[in-house]
Amino acid sequence: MSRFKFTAGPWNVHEGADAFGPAVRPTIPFEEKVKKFAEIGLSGVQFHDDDAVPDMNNMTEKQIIDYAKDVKATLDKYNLVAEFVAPRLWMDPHTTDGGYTTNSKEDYEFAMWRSFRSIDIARALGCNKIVLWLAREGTLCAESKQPVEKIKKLISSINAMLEYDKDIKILIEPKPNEPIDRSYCGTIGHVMAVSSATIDPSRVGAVLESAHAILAGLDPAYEMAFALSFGKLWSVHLNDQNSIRYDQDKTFGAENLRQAFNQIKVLCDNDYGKNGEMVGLDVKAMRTQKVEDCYRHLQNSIKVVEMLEEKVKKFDNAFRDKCIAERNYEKLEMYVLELLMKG
Ligand code: XUL
Ligand code: MN
Repeated sequence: MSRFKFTAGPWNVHEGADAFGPAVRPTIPFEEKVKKFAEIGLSGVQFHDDDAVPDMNNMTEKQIIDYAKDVKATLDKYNLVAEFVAPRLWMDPHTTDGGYTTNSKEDYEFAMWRSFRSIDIARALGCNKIVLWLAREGTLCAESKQPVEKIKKLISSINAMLEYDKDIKILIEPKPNEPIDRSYCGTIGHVMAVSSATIDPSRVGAVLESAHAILAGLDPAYEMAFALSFGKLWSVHLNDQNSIRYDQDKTFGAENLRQAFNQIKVLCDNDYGKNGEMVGLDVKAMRTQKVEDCYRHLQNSIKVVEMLEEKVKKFDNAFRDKCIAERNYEKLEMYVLELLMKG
């Protein structure tokens, strides 16, 4: 049994479409996914605004809230909670050039409308966390936006959300690139800086996704540690990634077990979860996976976390301290490798 509470989003059980080929698995209805999430041991569900309310662009504010309340009833039925809601700005034709940093006044207003509706949906689902994955907040053509002006605009957009609801918390999920070429907010350091520039830094924190850190050329465990040291790691998206290429969302630990171990170690050592923080699994099944077994990547990720928690428990702090006293880090390194390789 894990010490953590796990969550995943409906998008983590997907049809297998990629940039070069169409869907290969049928769409599984929302409630069926939720039921299965509960069966495999998840505690909650993560949402994009339109995962919860699919036709929201064509609905009134009241209709959106009422629909979200029905979704909450479905979650209650399976004893699951909503972890967060994230405005899915990158999918909409209104936000082709980004949302908070678009060059279009109309599209900016649409982005803010979706952000406020995401807050309404979160409240109806019984949660107060809003995740901003700033997918298109940056550029494809470096000269197409004035970066200083746009970064200030991003901060004032977050301020508007903080003012709209005094109880919500904003979690920025940094990613250095993809789908855009250059992101304005690529690492946890950027997130901490943006947080400190808002009207209420105590309500602006981070969600760190392992793959996004690797894409930035950084170690996810160190990115987590950085946010933890500011008291601002409010969610994680565990997964894995084979070096700096397209975003892969592989099963946690599938590429780099030592790096995965260090992520679990930093979470355990710092009592992550003590304030209700959850462990999101932002993993996707391979395109080759058949629909009959299309939750396995989630189950495998949980299993890897649990096995690494056992390794963390076995980690001999006294031996580490001895190696530190001797300044014998070669000895310590071999100890870690043996810990991971021995059964
Ligand atoms: C994209 C990504 C998103 C966010 C939620 O790379 O990780 O799924 O986690 O919007
Ligand atoms: Mn993610």
